[in-house]
Amino acid sequence: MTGLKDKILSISRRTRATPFTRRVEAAGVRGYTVYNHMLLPTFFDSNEADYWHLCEHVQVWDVACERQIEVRGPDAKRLVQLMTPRDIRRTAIGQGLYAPLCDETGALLNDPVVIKLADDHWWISIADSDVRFFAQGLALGYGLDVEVGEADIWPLAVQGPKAETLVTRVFGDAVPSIRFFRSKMLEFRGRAMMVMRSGYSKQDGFEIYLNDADLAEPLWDELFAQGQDLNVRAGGPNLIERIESGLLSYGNDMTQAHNPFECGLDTFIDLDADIESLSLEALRPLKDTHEHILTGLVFETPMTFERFEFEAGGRVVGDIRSQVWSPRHRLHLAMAMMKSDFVAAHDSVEIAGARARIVPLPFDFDAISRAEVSA
Ligand code: THG
Repeated sequence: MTGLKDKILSISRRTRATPFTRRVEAAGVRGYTVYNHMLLPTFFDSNEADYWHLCEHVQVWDVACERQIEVRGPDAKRLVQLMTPRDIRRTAIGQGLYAPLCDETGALLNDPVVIKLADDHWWISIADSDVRFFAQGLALGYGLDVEVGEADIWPLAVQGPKAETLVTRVFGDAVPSIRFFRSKMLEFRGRAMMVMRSGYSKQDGFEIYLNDADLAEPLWDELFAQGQDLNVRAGGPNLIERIESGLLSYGNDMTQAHNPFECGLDTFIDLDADIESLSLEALRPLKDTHEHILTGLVFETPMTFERFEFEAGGRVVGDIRSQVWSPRHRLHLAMAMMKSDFVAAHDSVEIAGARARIVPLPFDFDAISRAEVSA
């Protein structure tokens, strides 16, 4: 992506390992990225082999890097609401909410899952940016009665069509009745921990919020022992699957340079709610006036890009943020931050010698193939 090739990323204590890292290594991990200053496995066999396996079987992912910023105390709810323009008032205990975090200008700071444990106890399950400092600064500036910290919680995701079967074997018959983005406190070796139907794929699955690092290897081993006949393997958030599914990656697809409307996060913003949220006033006028929009691009052939910005009519009209060849759809898919006025006036654009169709996110592959037939 950047011209860097065949380099070793030197790992020291600033790049934190996880309680699962020994098992991840033993499983033959081949790539890591760094996420919240912590190791995140990216692939074990190859992106494509891991992709097909994820879509057909079940995988165990070390996503301990989904750090939980813990907010506790009488003003906990007020602090979480200040950080997000999504209305959190009706959140149930044990419910997760995908909730953008924005500053007072409307800039996107993170796109976490916010989890309510109690009215005065919340977790912010963060993407890759330092939310803890933002929370601490607000608590100090507003004089809030809260404690902000990073909890000793190590999420482990179980993803894929057979995930429900496997997690039920390990955590019991209460598992299938857990609804999407809801959770139950379930026991492993006599220890209760949160099990939520969630995860960074659209293949169904659960996230286990492990709260005792000493149980990390026993839990990993139990999932592999119980999952043998299900063809369980180690995996990680998969580039192909997440782009096909339209799951956004903070720091890749969007950054603090963007507001949530530019990222298509409109449905997670409650502009008319009577809530105390730092960004709402700045966001209201941006809804219909934002300069950029994150869009899908569809190429008919595999692509390699020497640069990611692209031009039309003598100006830069877009920037490819993530891209991958989809072996299922036999299309090259990209997410690009594009000029809104160009997108409104065009349904395709020429990039690197090929024509790309401009489509909304998430990708609608039925619509894309219908358009192909009629073209
Ligand atoms: N799980 C948990 N924490 C996380 C992630 C996760 N923190 C970091 C990162 N992933 C945050 N980003 C996302 C992006 C998308 C979703 C979840 C976290 C997601 N979105 C669904 C969608 O877009 O269709 C559902 C959104 C909704 O309806 O609320 O699942 O994966 N714990």
